[in-house]
Amino acid sequence: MTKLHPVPDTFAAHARIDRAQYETAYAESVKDPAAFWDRIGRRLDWITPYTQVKDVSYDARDLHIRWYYDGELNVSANCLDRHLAARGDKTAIIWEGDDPAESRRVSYRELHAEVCKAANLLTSLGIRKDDRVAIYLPMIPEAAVAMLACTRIGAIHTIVFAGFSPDSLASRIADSQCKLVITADEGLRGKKKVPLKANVDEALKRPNTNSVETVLVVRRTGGAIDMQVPRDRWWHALLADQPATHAPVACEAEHPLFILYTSGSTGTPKGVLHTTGGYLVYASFTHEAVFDLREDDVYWCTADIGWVTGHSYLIYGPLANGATTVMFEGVPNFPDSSRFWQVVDKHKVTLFYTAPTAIRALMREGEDPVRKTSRASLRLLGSVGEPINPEAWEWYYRVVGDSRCPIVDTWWQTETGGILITPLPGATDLKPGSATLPFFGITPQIVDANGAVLEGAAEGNLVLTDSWPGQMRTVYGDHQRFIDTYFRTYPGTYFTGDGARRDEDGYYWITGRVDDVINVSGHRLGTAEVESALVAHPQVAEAAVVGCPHDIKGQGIYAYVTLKTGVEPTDALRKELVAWVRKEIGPIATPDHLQWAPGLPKTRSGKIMRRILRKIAENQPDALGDTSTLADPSVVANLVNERLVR
Ligand code: 6R9
Repeated sequence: MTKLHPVPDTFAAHARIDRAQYETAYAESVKDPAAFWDRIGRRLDWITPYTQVKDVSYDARDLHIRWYYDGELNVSANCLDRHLAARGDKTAIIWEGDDPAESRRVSYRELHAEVCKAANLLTSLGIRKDDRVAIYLPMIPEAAVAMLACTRIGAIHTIVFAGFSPDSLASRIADSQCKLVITADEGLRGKKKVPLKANVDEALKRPNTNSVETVLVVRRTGGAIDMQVPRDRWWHALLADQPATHAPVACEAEHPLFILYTSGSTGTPKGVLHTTGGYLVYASFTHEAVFDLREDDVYWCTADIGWVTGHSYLIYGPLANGATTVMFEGVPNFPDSSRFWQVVDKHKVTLFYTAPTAIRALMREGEDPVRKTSRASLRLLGSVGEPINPEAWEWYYRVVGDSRCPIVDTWWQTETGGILITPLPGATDLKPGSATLPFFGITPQIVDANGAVLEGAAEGNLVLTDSWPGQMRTVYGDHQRFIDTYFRTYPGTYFTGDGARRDEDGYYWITGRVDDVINVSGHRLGTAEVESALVAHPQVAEAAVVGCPHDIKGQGIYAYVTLKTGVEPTDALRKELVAWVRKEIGPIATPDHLQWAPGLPKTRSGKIMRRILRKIAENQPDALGDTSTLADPSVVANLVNERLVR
C-alpha cells in the first residue's frame, strides 16, 4: 500500500496554488491553451508584445511549433534589467565554492554589470546574433555571466558539461560550429583538479573544429596552462576594459536561445534546440508554481549547468523570477557527507532540489551526517532526473525534511525545457515514487505498443498530445531527425521515450526509458554511444551495452564485448577497455560491468536482441523469454553462465 502524504496545512493555507485553483486552472489550460498561455506569457517583459500565442501542428508532414511568435524580447533583460529597480541589491547568486571556506554573493546589480561587460566583450570579439558559443565551465558565477551575455546579444550558447572528455566537447563544437569557446584554466571538485583548458586544446585538434576563432579562459585555480596566442585570451583581462552598460538586443520569440546535446537511442547525441520566448515563459512559470516561490526564498538546485536542469532551474527560471539561487561548485561528499546540509544551514536554504542518485548515496552514509545539522530553514524539497524509489523518497522526507517539507517529484526532459508532471505543494497529496499529476497545459496519454490509447488505470508508453511553450523546436541542423525521433512513433503525439503507469487516482508513475537510453545517476546515455566508444578500440570486434540495476546510480552500465579473433580476454584488457570508455566519453560513461561475449544474441537479420542481454545483466536468466528467433541460440547459454551479476 502506498502511503499518502496529504498537503501540509502550512502549504494548504498559504500556497500560491491550492487544490481548487489547480483544478480550475488546469481545466482552463487544456480547454483553451492559447487563452491560458496568453495570460501567462505576460509575466515577461516584451520589447514587442505578442499578439499571436500558439501555432502548433504535430502532424509529421507539416510539423511546426511556434509560441508568442510575433513578439520580441531579451532573456538577459528579463533576468536582470527588469529587477534592478526593486531588487538591485538583492542577492541573485550565492556561490558556494568547492572549499567550504569560499563563498560569494552576487547581487542583481553586480550580475547585471558583469553581464553587460561580457556582452560588450563578446561583441568586441566579433560574436553576433545567431553565432554559436560553447561554454565549458565549472560551477562558478562566470558560467551564469557567460550564458546571460550570450542571450543579451542573441548568440546561441551550447554548454558542454565540464566532466565531458575532449572528444565529446569536440563533437559538440563540430556539430554546432561554434566561433568561441569559454572555459577555465581548471575546474575544482572535491579538491580534484579538472584540466579544462588542456581538454579544450585537445578538442580543438579534432576534425571540424576550426570554426573556433577564440578561446576565452577564466582563471579559476591559477594552475599552469598553455595559452596559444592569438587564439587564447584571458577573460578577466579583456573584461576589465569593457563598459558596464549594454543595450540588450531584441530577439524574436522563436529566436534560438541555446542548444543542449543529449543522448538518444541511436547515433550521436542530438542538439536539442530551445527558443527564446516560450522557453523563458515556461521555465519561469513552472519554477514559481512548482516551488511555490516567495520573495525571500533561498533556492538551491544542485544540478550542474551542463544539464538541462542547470539551465532551466538554476539559471533561467530563478533569475527570470528575481529569486536568490545557490550555485555549488563542489560535490556532496566533500569535505564529508554532511556538506549539502551544512550549505543549507550556512545560506538558510528554503527550497532544495536534487536528484535521487544523490539522495541514495547520502542515505548509505546513515542519518548522523544529516541529523547533526539543523535544516530548519527548509520548507520544500524537490527531486528530478530519474524515478525516485519509495525508500529514498521516505528517507528524504523523514530525515532531510524532518517530515515537515513536501517533496515535488518533477518529471521532465531536456526536450521539454521544463517540468511537465509534478505535484504542486499546496494542491497535490503526495504518493512516494509518483510524479503525480500534469502541470497546466500538459496532456499526457498512455498508449500501448501499437499506439492504442489506454484509458483509466493503465501502463504503457507515455506520449503528450499537445504542445507547451517550453517544448524543444528542432534538433540543431537535422529537423528530420526531430520529426522521426519524436513524432513518428505514435502519430499526432510527442513520444517521450518513457514508460508510465497511471493509477486509479489518475497519478502518473514514470517507469523509466523504453528506448535504448540508460539513466546513470540521472544522466542520460545512449547505449549506442558507449558501444561506439568500445568498438573504436583496436582490439574490439563488437559490443552491446545495456542498463542494469544499481543501488546508488539507479542504472549502471553493463557492456558485452566481443574481441577480435586471436585477442586474449585478460583482466588487464578489461581494465583497459573500461578506462578507454571513460576517456572517450567521460567518467559518467564508465562501464560498471564488462563481460566477454564470444558471441552476441542476434536475430537472423543481424539485430542484437537487447531484451535478452538486459535480462542477463539483471541476473534474471529464467526470464529470457522467447529465444527461438535467434540465429544461434547457443550463445545465450555462455553469456548466462559467465554473467557478472548474481
Ligand atoms: C530533467 C532531466 C530525461 C529522462 C526522462 C526520464 C528521466 C527525469 C524524472 C525521470 C522519473 C522523474 N526522469 N525526471 N524519471 N521521475 N521525476 O532529467 O532531463 O537529462 O533529458 O533526462 O530522465 O526517463 O525521460 P534529461
